[in-house]
Amino acid sequence: MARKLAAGNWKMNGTGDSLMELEALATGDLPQGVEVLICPPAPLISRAAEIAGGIRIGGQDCHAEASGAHTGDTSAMMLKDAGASYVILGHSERRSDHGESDEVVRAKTEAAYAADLIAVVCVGETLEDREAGSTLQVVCMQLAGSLPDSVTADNTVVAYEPVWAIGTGKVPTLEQIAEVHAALRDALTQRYGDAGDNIPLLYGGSVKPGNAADIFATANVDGALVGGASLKSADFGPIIAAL
Ligand code: G2H
Repeated sequence: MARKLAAGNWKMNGTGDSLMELEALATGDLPQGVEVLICPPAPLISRAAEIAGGIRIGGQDCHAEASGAHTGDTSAMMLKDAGASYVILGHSERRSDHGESDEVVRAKTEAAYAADLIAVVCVGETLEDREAGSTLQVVCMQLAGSLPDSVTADNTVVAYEPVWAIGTGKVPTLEQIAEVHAALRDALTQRYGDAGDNIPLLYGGSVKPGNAADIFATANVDGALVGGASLKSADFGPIIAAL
């Protein structure tokens, strides 16, 4: 069975003062058997790692190359050196704001592995995809194109984030989540065998304390990638506890 993971994606939110929210979680009671991850903005990673205790710290993106003339970018090795052990890749905001294709996400995923980071690879359909009835086809194509052959259950997490549910307060039905997660699990198992069975599959998109328990009770949901509700420990704490 895949390990359980509650991941917080702070996106472009927070300054040094926000680390007190991480500190509150790190010094509170964390449930056994659940891995907790916070991905703050890059400038906060090393300070976050110093106070994280049992909480893992991650980046929100990395460059596909190890170093070079790429102004403003951060390599996987730099994230690792700053104290990260995970990196989110292919988030829909990266795919739409920065034109990241599946090929780019796959190259970044390989860079993450080379730096000994666990990749949280995101896939998800737009509202147009869903209305056209092509959700499963779209997410499975993204998955196939974004993951390298060297995936293991230890180096990869997959997050299903329907684009139309991100930051909107709209959440798919539990049946819709179950349908996509079953298709992703099937695709992972077909390609990677036993490893595919054990890759954590997260749901992301408007997860809140009030809907987390139902989402976590859904088949093939091993945790969540949480944006807005991960910014405050008073919200993220109950979500972690629900897992
Ligand atoms: C989806 C999610 C975090 P939110 O992007 O990755 O954000 O929970 O704010 O919808």
